[in-house]
Amino acid sequence: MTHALIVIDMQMDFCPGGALAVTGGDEIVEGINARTADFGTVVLTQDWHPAGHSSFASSHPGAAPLDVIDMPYGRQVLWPDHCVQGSEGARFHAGLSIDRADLVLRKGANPAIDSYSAFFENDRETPTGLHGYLTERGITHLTMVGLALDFCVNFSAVDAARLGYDVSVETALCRGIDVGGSMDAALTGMREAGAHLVGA
Ligand code: VGL
Ligand code: ZN
Repeated sequence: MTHALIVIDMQMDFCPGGALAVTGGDEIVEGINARTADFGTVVLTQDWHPAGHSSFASSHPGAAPLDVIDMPYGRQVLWPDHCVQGSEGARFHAGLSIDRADLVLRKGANPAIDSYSAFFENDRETPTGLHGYLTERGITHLTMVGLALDFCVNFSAVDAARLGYDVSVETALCRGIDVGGSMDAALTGMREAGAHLVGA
């Protein structure tokens, strides 16, 4: 019971037809559902932004999606409006087995800071509380799957490795966005942080 499955952002907006669609995002739903049976703890994360969030290009006059700007906490890719709290796009993919989840962790609610990682906001220091939850339950090993491999899975895996978890990322159960070389950078960064890339 020391292993948890962390399912990252399997939401409508990241699947084909969504506001920030990741190619093939819906192809991994069944595989993720099947994998939940193998873990004592299943955590789902849910990107959950207020309208007008600072990560949205629409909040920055003259900016377009995928532009990169400097924020007080570092560089930030600007995105189309997505995963707005309570919207259809913020819901989990209809085929995802959410009944099996022990915890649904919402992130990205702070209007001023994006939050890719399941553990910290993008300032890399404001905690989401997930580390406390997992630690209290005696969990030491994490397997990560979901969307997007080069953003939220990547940041979550790197933070988890830094926090001392044994982290595996099952790349066959992830899909990525790949903007400006983000996929190669993410794979390298995860490996350097000590995460195990399974199936890559
Ligand atoms: C994500 C971009 C913006 C993700 C979330 O889930 O990878 N990417 N918000
Ligand atoms: Zn987001």
